[in-house]
Amino acid sequence: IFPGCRLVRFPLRGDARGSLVALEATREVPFEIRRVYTIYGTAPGVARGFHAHHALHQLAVAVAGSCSIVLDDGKTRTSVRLESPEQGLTLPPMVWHEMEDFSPDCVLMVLAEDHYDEADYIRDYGEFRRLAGAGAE
Ligand code: T46
Repeated sequence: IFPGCRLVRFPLRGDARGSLVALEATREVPFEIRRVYTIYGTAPGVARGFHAHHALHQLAVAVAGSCSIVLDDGKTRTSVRLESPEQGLTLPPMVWHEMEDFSPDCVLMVLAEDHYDEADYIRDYGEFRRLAGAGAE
């Protein structure tokens, strides 16, 4: 998609009883995990995100339901649909992201490399484009 932005398919460890997916730090998850947060119960029509991170690496998994993540590197926009616990989207630093089209049952789990730090957010799109070297809006 963009450098560092990948849709990763996880190994399945299910059997006749049902499915199981295991995510291990530095293996399926390409970093050490210091935080996990979950977005769920999203009201219809709501979009979230609208920021990039200076340094944070994350991995997003729709463990139930589905949602779309719009990705923007300052030059190009693309959208990825997450709809299975068997796949995750890596969200590297300096990629603007917006989450939208949540199904009512969507549970979006995000694994993060670091603790919450508001100073790591770029919430102004113009500033993001400047920092991304994309020129004026
Ligand atoms: C991201 C996308 C995918 C905390 O106190 N701790 C946390 O770990 C997080 C993630 C949020 N918060 C507080 C900060 C805000 O007052 O929870 C409130 C809602 O957070 P925010 O508006 O940033 O949520 P989203 O859905 O726009 O963005 C979140 C993450 O913040 C962000 O890092 O990449 O999901």
